Amino acid sequence: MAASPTSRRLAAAAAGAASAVLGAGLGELTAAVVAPAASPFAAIGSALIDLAPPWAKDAAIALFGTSDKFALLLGIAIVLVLVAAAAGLLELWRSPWGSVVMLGFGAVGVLAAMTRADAGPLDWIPSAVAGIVAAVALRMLVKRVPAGTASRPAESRPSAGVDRRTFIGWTAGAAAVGVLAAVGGTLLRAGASTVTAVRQTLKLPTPAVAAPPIPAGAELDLPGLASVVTPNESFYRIDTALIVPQLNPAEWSLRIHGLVENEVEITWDELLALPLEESVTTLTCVSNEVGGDLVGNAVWLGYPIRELLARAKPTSDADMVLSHSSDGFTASTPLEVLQDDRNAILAVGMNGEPLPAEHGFPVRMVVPGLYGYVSATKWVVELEVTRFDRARAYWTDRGWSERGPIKLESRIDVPLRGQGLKAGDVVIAGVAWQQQVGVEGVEVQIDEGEWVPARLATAISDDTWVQWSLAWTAEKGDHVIRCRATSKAGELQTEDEAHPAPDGATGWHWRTVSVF
Ligand SMILES: Nc1nc2c(c(=O)[nH]1)N[C@H]1C(S)=C(S)[C@@H](COP(=O)(O)O)O[C@H]1N2
Ligand SMILES: [Mo]
Repeated sequence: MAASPTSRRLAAAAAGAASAVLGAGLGELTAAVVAPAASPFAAIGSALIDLAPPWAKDAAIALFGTSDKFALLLGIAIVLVLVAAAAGLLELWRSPWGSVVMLGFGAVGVLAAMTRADAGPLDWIPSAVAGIVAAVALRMLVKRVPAGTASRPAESRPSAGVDRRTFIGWTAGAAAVGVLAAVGGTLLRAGASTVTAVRQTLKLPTPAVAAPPIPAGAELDLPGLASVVTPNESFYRIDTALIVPQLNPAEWSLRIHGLVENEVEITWDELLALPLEESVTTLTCVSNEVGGDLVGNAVWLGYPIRELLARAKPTSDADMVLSHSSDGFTASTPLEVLQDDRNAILAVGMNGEPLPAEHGFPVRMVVPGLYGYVSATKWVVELEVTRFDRARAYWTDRGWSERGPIKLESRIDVPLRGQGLKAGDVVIAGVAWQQQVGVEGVEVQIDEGEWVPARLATAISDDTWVQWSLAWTAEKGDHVIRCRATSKAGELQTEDEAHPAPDGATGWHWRTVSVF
């Protein structure tokens, strides 16, 4: 059966897409076996994250929240398939240029993988496999595009064409093998992680200094209100790591160096042998919008960073600590914040268990009072004592402020957004925070009425958020509920609306409700 030029083109485009899926899938499988962190997708995705302009992180988080990574990978997959389809056409018209495009894809992956901060010597392999497989598959498939009346001279070679059925079978087969390989690679990577096994059997030492019990009055226990301690499973996750770094505690160490009199290196066993302290600290992301949920509170177990810095003895010209994670992320924390008496810790435990992998296993920083991007380095391996005028952190290079003290915020959790309410007695409730400073009070305004003080729950400490609630007799109709906090320093939460970039969002949180 003779195929029309249009169906020859369709066939070539399908061959392009299928070849790319086959290549990418085998690349993922290869990565799982030889270099888990160098998956072609993750390598290209990480490079895009690192190259993205400052507003892009903001936009991605605003659009996709903590699913931003999935959205990125999906976006890469869609672009890959579209470009690959175009490469299929190119191969049909101007062989071998379509295959050259595929090789180019592989080369981009190799480049991305080899320029990662923690790149290993084998990291070029997965993307090279992906590119070569895709290029070869494309050449073979396009040569066999079902014969037709050639519309251009370059399309001739109809003699090599196979029948339509066979062609569809091969193309679909290539795509299916690619998908299976990708799924297999992903499962293999997840299951084969020795670090997961190590973490599961790990027992943390009992704290030398236990946190006082959470005060009974700290948890109002209202449906829809964020619990005062956030379970690990629902704790927000924000980082630049497409593949969660897998650090084996047995191989982990932290080096303190730079402007210090004594370089200090501490291993996992040495860290665990120190008197560890429990503390409760609320973490907040600078990208959190007013009313957003990139904030969570946990009981951390760790060792004070000031004690380790005291061993290292920073020189008098130092004013900053640049913490490095194993994957190249860095955060700039003012030196004095890590030396004063707040609970700035190297944390190993979160809510009674070892840090979950996504939250920095085996060791991260937790620093009360500063946004995460300038303090909460996960998978931390190095503390470089330096100066603000000498070194810049990951997000500072991308337009964010070099210092990030947490701003005073309050949030309405209930009534839920869009929830219909029956007229009568209802409860309005939420949380408020300004770590290190503390919350003095929260006020609520209904429509354009008076600001009414809410009841504050018992605060765990000034380093944690505090719940608040207010009884309200709701009358029929649509209403606007607003809230604002006052800090223990006497500051009233500002009404001025600011975007998260460059140093944190401000404004009053409000919510509309319909009472019937
Ligand atoms: N290694 C590493 N640590 C990191 C980040 C990162 O991208 N990489 N992001 C920081 C940011 S912006 C925040 S808000 C907190 C979030 O910590 P969580 O994911 O445990 O909630 O981690 C911080 N530590
Ligand atoms: Mo953040």
